[in-house]
Amino acid sequence: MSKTSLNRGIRLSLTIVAFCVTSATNTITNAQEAPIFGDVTVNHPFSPDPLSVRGMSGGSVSGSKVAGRRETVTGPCDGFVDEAPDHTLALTTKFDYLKLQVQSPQDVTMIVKGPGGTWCNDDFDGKNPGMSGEWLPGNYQIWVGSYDKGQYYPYTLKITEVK
Ligand SMILES: [Ca+2]
Repeated sequence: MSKTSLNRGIRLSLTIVAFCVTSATNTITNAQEAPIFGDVTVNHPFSPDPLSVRGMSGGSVSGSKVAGRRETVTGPCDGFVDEAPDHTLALTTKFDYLKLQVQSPQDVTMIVKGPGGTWCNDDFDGKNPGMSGEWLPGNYQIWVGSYDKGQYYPYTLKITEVK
């Protein structure tokens, strides 16, 4: 490849990256308008996708205490949460792929308890926690924590089947 066409290729890539960042910003703006729901029931397929719910992270209990462990296959049980879960998620069917992702302006964490186990995460995408994969049907409890004690941050939890 000549140097000129290589440069053109790089410039095209940069344009695509800029476009993606713009899209992500729009998504966050829309997500902040999502209603506050504690509990969500999800069928397959569901609409709208992503499903967005809001909340406030943080609490006085350590994440490792609520999770009953310090580490899981999906990440460390860091941060501080309330004793009670922030959300419950009822899956009416098995999902071959489902992604839960939290978006917050600050460093937050996440714990999910449900059929087959407990999963924790801290920094899935930047400082935002999330987890994805196969999910069994049933009821899940979701905690969103603040990494630092005594801090409370607004967040949006997004649930999507889109990879
Ligand atoms: Ca984090």
